[in-house]
Amino acid sequence: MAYRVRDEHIEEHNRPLISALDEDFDHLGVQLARRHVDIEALTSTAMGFRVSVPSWALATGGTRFARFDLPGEPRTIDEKLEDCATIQALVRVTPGVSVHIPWDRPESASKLTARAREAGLYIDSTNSNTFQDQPGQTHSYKFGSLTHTDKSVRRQAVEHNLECLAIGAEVGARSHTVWIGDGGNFPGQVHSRRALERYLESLREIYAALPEGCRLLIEHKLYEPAFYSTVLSDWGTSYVCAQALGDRAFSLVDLGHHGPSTNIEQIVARLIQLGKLGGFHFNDSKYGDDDLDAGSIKPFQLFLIFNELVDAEREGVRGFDPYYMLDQSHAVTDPIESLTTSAIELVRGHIQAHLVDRNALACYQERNDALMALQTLKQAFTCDVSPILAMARLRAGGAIDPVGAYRASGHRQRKADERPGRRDDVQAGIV
Ligand code: AFD
Ligand code: MN
Ligand code: MN
Repeated sequence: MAYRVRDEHIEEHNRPLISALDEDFDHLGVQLARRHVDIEALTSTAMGFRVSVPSWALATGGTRFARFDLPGEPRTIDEKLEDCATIQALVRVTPGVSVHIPWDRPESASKLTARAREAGLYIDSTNSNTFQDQPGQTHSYKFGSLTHTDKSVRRQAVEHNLECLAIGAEVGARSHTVWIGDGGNFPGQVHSRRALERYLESLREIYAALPEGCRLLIEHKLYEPAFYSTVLSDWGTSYVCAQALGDRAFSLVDLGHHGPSTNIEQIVARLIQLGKLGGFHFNDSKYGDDDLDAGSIKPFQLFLIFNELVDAEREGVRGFDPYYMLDQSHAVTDPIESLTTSAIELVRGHIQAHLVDRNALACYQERNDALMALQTLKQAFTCDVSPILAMARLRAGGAIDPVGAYRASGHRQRKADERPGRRDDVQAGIV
């Protein structure tokens, strides 16, 4: 049986940390009670948070310049599941796994479901890949896939998505995400309207094959790999397409897929209002689709996004049920550590957003008191909710100090022994 961080190890690592956590938690409880906030309710909310881990983020990511190996990287979907099980053991909010086909194409879907279940996980989402050519593939995606000018290339790309849906149906995935690299590098290369027409035509066929209980999530991206224009460039185009496709098609917001100064929280609010916010790929960025760890660059933006989400949740906006997933690429850190801390940053944003005094905020908004409206948000954002997050993990069987527990376990070294050799074949997110 392959090694993974065990509950007993976590318990042992937690033991000396419990009394300080109790003190911090009690102290924060008193502070929050003064604001009429119940710390116990917030702790339950933190325990109920869920975000799925992308299988492709478990191996070291690269750039178009290089990829630097890390010992013990997972090579197969089974090995990726082992690492996901370790992340889940530490944080207890990541039982779902998002898989990429063909990188994770299982020998048998039922075996994959069973493996996931054994590891205390489930396959949450499938992702298609028509942005790369695979060995032996008949047609190339060099000039596009679902929107290619050649019908036979589009056919191949549609068929690939149908295969993903079939796998998804067998493993019980709740969503299928389509991101394409289609677009142009030069003005004039692509006919804007025709390309979008072809996109919709292809997507209609995929949408029609959606299994019961599965949503189609379409992911827009401003640029890259196409550097002049992309076919599904922005949330407006994505919204129009989701609307044209039907009730089970939604927009997916990847935080890195916008221009650097875009107001993403406002996009989130718009999509909620229009009933088309299907889910997220959480990550962070400074310049472009940097795929850095969630909350590492713009934590206030992350909080403001959660502020919109919690506002909609509290208000009971009809049909509001976005799926949360991470989509990151780890070039210089241990992916397990990055995904672990990123999951925690999402719970942090979520809990901080629950701290916003919404009645007060509404009053300040009505009175046009800009200063106090911001102060109301800042009061929530600047509250250190770490003891709530740690207590939620402890109560769920996770680690008070997840990275500390992980490092003390020697997991990476054990994986290096179990999975020897250079990983030329590792398939990880590179874009
Ligand atoms: C891309 C997109 C998309 C895709 C992934 C692959 O964000 O989600 O599945 O990276 O690595 O940039
Ligand atoms: Mn993404
Ligand atoms: Mn991306």
